[in-house]
Amino acid sequence: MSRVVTLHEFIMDRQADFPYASGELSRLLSDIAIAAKMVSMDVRRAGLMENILGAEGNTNVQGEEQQKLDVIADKQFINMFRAGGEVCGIASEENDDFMAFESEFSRKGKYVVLFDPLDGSSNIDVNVSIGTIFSVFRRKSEIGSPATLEDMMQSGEEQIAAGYVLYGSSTMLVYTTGKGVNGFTLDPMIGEFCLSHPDMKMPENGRIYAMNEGNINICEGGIKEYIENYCQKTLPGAERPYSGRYIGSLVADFHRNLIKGGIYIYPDTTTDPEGKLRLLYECNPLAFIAEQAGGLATTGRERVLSIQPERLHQRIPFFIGSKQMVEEAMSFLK
Ligand code: AHM
Ligand code: MG
Repeated sequence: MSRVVTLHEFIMDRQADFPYASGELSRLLSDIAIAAKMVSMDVRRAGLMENILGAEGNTNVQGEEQQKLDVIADKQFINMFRAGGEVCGIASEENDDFMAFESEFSRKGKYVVLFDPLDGSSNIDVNVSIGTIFSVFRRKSEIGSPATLEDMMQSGEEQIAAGYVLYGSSTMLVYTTGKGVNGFTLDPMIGEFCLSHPDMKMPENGRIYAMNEGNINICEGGIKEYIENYCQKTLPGAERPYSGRYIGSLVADFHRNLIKGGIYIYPDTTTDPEGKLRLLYECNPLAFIAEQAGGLATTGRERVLSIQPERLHQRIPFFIGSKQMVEEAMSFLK
């Protein structure tokens, strides 16, 4: 049996690959892994603990009901970032505004992190996979000053690292720093993330589509056409139509498609005219990973990573997955 490579060892070995190799980004990634282990522990015990499951009683800035675990995960990650010294501020899906950390120690941090602490909230109470998604940028503002809105509003192209943690049948951390994508599985016996999926590549094509098809009649005609007359048809040369798989946790649907090949679609609808998913916390980080793995991420019309954000909680229509499948889906949009 070959020797196990832990995430920590891997990060240290790759440090020289980082655009500004001074060790801070390595420490930040290690901090993310520690917070992820803590959240993973909470997720694994969720059904047993009354103070973990269920609704918090608040709605977030987007009008969605917050679950207790959303808030717990948000706090775990924020506390870790605040204590680490590499991060001067954060923006999270669960908070109305971005946070500039107060202390002089944090103000010296070079990075900002934007994240969705627990994606797939509607799956928390029913023991279905959920995840954390994060995006790391170098700050634009001067080191030593408080983080600014401008630090948060950078286009996806400027990300220096991005990743997700999937609390699934096992807990996995998948990340990129722009030099390919690597996946690590949490070994609960030793409490370490270990390299299990080196240099992940998304198949160029696939046979799985993921969409909330309840929305089929409230999105533009091209989508209905694509789903009904393409994905659900046995096309010449094929033995059967595509398989529909929709977990309803973006991280989990994306992870499956990354490994098996597939497409995930959340278009704009008449009820969500801008789409549902958030550019800064969900779409940008996954788009960076998709492209690094050879896949594609667009709004159906333009590349996600090229969008200049206009608002912190901005939503966009989202098409992500195997390159050929995303291109095919886009060809149905006028
Ligand atoms: P959340 O961040 O509040 O959990 O919302 C994002 C989630 C995605 O994980 C998932 O793919 C989608 O929303 C599901 O939405 P719907 O229930 O409308 O299909
Ligand atoms: Mg989410």
